[in-house]
Amino acid sequence: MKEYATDNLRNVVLLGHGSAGKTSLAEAMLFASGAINRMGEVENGTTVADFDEEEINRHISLNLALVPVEWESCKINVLDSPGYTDFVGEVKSAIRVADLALILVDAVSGVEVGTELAWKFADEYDLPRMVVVNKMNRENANLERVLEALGEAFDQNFVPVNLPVGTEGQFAGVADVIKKQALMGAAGQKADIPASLTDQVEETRTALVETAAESDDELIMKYLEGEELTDKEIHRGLRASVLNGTAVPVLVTAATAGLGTQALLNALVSYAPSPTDRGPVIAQGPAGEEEIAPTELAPLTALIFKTTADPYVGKLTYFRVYGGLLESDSRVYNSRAEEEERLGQIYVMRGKEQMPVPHLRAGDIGAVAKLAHTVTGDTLCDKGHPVRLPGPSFPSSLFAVAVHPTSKADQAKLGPTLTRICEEDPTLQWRQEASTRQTILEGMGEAHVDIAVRRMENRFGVGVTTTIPKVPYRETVTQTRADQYRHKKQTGGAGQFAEVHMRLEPLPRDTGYEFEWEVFGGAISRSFESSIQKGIKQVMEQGVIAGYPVVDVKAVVYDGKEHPVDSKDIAFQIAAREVFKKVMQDAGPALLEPICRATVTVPEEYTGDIIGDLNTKRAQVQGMDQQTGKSIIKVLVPLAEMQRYATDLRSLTQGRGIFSMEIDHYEPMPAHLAQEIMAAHQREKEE
Ligand SMILES: Nc1nc2c(ncn2[C@@H]2O[C@H](COP(=O)(O)OP(=O)(O)OP(=O)(O)O)[C@@H](O)[C@H]2O)c(=O)[nH]1
Ligand SMILES: [Mg+2]
Repeated sequence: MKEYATDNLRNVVLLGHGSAGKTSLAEAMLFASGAINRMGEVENGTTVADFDEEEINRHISLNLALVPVEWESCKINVLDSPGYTDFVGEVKSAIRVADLALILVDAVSGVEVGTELAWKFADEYDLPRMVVVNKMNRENANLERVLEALGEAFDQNFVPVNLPVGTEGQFAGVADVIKKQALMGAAGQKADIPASLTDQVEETRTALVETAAESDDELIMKYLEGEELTDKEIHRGLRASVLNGTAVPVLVTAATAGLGTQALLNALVSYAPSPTDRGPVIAQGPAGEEEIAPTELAPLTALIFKTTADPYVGKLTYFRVYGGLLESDSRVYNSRAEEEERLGQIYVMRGKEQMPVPHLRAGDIGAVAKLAHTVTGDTLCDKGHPVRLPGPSFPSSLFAVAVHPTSKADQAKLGPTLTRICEEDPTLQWRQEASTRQTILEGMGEAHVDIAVRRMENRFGVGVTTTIPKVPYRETVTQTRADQYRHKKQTGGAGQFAEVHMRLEPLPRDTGYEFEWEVFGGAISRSFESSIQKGIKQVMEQGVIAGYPVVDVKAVVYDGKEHPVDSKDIAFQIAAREVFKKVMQDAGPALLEPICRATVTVPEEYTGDIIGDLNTKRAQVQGMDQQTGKSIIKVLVPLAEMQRYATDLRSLTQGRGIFSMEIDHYEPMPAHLAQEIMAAHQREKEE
């Protein structure tokens, strides 16, 4: 692939609701530019961007993919992102390194949940944006209606730069409003504007020229004096308005038919900011914050925004260069790991295809294989001038499963494989939950975790099944009780003897465990205290009534007996364990359950349904706020009721609600529910 100067680069992320046509549009752009000579289709898994096995099976995008499109003098690095909200991590990664958000809207459905989310994400990074109204060839496609919906949903100045020539089945090309020229068919054949459209083109052009003029003092003077702006001046003005967010150009396409693609590519070259336009970024340098300019002369600064792990290809690290020049076969420095990395060949990626290049300039995006110390979010730089850029920000997980290996061999590979898939996807985490002795995998939703599990199976050959995780309950006592236990074993061989008298007392929440030695007159030698403590610790970890750890209890040993020969460590451990169990059963044992602090944000009209549903989940509403059409509901709610909330909320709000949640404290469970858990534990033990 040809080399491109920073000014001739465009980093464009495709965002939008699921199925808006992002992947098809990326394919159409590649085709229009001549990079591929056949258009692939999402439906039969032949597109450049959806190359992953699971993407091919499911006909949806799951990962971000890079699709560089060469057009005129520019290289447009198109970042195709998934629309399904479970894969938001990939979207966040792609947005982090883009200079423009190209937001796709379905010409029939208009503004959808995914459109709103895309807008919000672009806001977070202050990203200039353009809108593509795609699927103009579908029945009921309607540009006016979509523009109206956009205007209602977002406070922005939307300016159409192309108009459709014909709609629905008759959609045949687009009219370039500035040049007053039509581009017809998949080849973008130049033609005159049809007479039926000339008035509309004039009208649209007037609005557009006004917007363009407003961005520039010189242009506005000229405009106010009634002088005609040249096409070049209009371009310049509009380009400035896109960069500073005062205008959002709107284009129309039918991706699968290849219509409108050339006009879109022209618009990206003309209006999308280059890395130079976007200007320097702020990095943490050796002497505090510093500006990294998008030039070759700046200190080398490359941000890692994605990592993939493949058992055959190995690890692939995706980066964007912000400053300097990144060269193949060079040494760089990882400022977080504080380690040197040897770069091998660097590549420009096109879907899964790796195209070797000698170097990449400031502003460009590429990949490199087999780095040793580098993960997503790291910065590569010069050892002599270490700098760090902030990585992509990822949301915390919302959905967890317990994973169980299907065989002994799978057991051995489980940990390392989980580590690898989590390294690849920062919105996945795994851990061992000590209190339930389960391996937990957490992600953004059911589909996300499902696909991760499928990947473990297909790519790494590790078979696992999943279940809803056990809630990490805790056991405690509610009353003070005392009792004794004698352990005696005198059949054959060396005998065992120990007697322990113990009292258990409830402690305040979150105190944990206390121990006291109240034995007088040497009834038990002090040397057995540690044996007794060991026995208590064991039983507290294993639990007494339901198999969960015992907490907030004080154990007092106040008397006992020992035997000059048969009393030994193991005997006292056993006696301590047994007396603890006995006393605990008697001391009003109770189960504590984790209570989460959750925040649910939904469009106002769903407030009633959400509160109703939360009430069935034993939630206590702590507060409610209204904010631009959204309700923010804060609740305390038992974790046991919320383990599938990601799925529940999606179906209650058609995917328009979001929530976050973390464990806040533990509380005693209602007795009837505790009974059920104890009974289930009993059944499990008997099996
Ligand atoms: N009629 C028509 N169908 C289209 C057009 N663009 C895409 N499609 C179809 O819409 C479906 C979704 O297209 P994709 O390109 O996968 O959409 P996407 O936005 O990448 O979807 P996700 O990545 O899953 O969010 C596919 O069946 C496409 O064939 C279009 O312009 N016209
Ligand atoms: Mg897609």
